[in-house]
Amino acid sequence: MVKRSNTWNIVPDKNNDPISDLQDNSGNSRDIVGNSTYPDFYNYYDGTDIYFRMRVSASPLQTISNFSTFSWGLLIDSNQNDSHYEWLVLLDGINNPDRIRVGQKTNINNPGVYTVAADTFYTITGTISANAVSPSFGVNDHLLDIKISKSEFTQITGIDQNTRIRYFIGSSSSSDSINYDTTATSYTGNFSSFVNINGVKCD
Ligand SMILES: [Ca+2]
Ligand SMILES: [Ca+2]
Ligand SMILES: [Ca+2]
Ligand SMILES: [Ca+2]
Repeated sequence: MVKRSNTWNIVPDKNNDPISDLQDNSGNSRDIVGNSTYPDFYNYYDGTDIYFRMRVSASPLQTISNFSTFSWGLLIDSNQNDSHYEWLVLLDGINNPDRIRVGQKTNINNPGVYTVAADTFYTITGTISANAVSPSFGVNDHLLDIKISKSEFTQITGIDQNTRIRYFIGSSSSSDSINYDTTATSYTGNFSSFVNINGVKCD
């Protein structure tokens, strides 16, 4: 399912630079990497499915068909209030088999930080893959791709092509949250610019 690179949209951060990571520099597959030339995070909607692409510093696969026991994903702000995320989309390599989870954060009285687990989880149809890429930001970097059904995503979240959303990305050692190399140390004030589900800026 590797797509032509020119179909991907680079998700802009609040300063209109490519959304980035904390530069953990551990060099393993939980280390999200990138710069303006080799962005960390891309998004795309082809009319049927929504795609997310994340650049990581090493192969996230333990075998050709089994992701390592970490997770990678993104938080979504869908109500234009960044003190609270509404949705989590996670490639969960910890569960056996690997899966794609959509989590809803409903407890607005306890928004917590990004490491706080979502409250309700849904399964969603999708495809995951990872491929080595060269040239790239560093040695042995891989592109991790998540493809999900847009119709299921809209049914679960209410988010469609007319919704303004913002992203915050991260890797994790949890199946319920992101808690490792992330966009910033806190999500408040650090979501991306507003984009649509195609990853195109829309404010
Ligand atoms: Ca990093
Ligand atoms: Ca690397
Ligand atoms: Ca919110
Ligand atoms: Ca796995």
